[in-house]
Amino acid sequence: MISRIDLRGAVSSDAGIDRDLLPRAELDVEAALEKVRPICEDVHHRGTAALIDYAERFDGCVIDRVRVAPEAIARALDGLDADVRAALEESIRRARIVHREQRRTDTTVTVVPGGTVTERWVPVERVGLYVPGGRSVYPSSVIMNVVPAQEAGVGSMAVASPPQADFGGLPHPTILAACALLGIDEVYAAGGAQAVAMFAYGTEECRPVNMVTGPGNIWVAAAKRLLKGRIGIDAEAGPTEIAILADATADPVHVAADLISQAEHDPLAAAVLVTDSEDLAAAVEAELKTQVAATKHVEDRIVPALSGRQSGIVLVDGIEQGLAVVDAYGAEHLEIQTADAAAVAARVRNAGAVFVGPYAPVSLGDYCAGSNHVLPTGGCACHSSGLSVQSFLRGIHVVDYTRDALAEVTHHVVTLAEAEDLPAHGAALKARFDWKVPK
Ligand code: HSO
Ligand code: ZN
Repeated sequence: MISRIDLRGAVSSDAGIDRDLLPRAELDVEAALEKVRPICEDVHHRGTAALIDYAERFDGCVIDRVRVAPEAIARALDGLDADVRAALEESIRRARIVHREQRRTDTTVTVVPGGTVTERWVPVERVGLYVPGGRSVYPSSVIMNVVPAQEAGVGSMAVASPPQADFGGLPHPTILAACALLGIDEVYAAGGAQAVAMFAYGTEECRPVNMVTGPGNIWVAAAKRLLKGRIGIDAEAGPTEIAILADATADPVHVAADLISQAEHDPLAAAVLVTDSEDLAAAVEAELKTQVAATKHVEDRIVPALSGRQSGIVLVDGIEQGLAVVDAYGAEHLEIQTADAAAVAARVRNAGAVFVGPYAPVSLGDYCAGSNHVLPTGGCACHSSGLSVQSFLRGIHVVDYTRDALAEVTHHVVTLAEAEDLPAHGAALKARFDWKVPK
């Protein structure tokens, strides 16, 4: 079901790994751009009327308003299963513990006597969070987006999620209930590219936002790419990925279960085992067969995900080479299941999140570790981080110099301005001192 890629002897551990040798899903967001452009334009020009039309066309729902009434949100919370409520509350509590610590404090540096630069951290004013419907109804993702924004001090947050025919044209009730638990009362029944356009341009019902975050399908990713600049975005989330670096000490039952756990998301999800142990590889292959047969979502998601070219078991010469492979791959989630896992984990350079040892499976991070589960996919971990309080803050440099401090550095500024053939830059300083406009 899962293919093998044998890199043993192919590359030395310090020579680097060619990323093209490694399995990876391809997502052609560019091709979707032309399809979403007219939809976004339409929402720009017709606002709510366009959203109501798309709700019927794409979601099969006849609705007469897009903003969800407060009573509907309250009703969803009342109807929430008590165990689910307790689990969501615990997830929120742990996420708050971690994200609260990420808050940055302003710093003031005295560069020279009388000259200071302060870095002031200011939250984004208004954020729109997109929450998918359909196959992936994830209240946990509402938590992972809302908690860092709230801890950053974002003043205004709105949520959009597709209208569901089974729920009278409202977003899924668990999503509404999660919003209620988080204190979000501005929710819209809008999905896909049209929801991103609603946030970016605003409508009669929805004030435009400064930034849109949250996962979504290819249409949502394309709309984010199209409207980026007008709005800030978090990332274009691709299909989920798990990589596991394991040696002969790993338990094949855990390894197989964890690979399946992320394959369960999507037929394009990637599950990659990197190991130096033939025995472990064989045991995991056998375990996968047994465990897959006993789970849900087998034919539609897990089998295509595990057997797709984005997944595989990569055989390496040792953990050194294994580290080079997982760094080249830059997985969204990376588990280290080796002897002395903490020491190996400390050497990882590229991963969205690292899960250390046998008792930190990715599923823990998905829900209740306290860490964030919105993480870079598609190799973006080599330049980007997951969602955090920092994602919702802007650092503003505040420059404050006295007359003396400015006088002291004027000749350097003037010299650099002249070297760049920008004499008016230098003149802006000279004008403050004993200087006359040249005749
Ligand atoms: N593993 C997904 C997040 C998720 N898992 C939501 C369960 N629900 C991407 O990190
Ligand atoms: Zn997951």
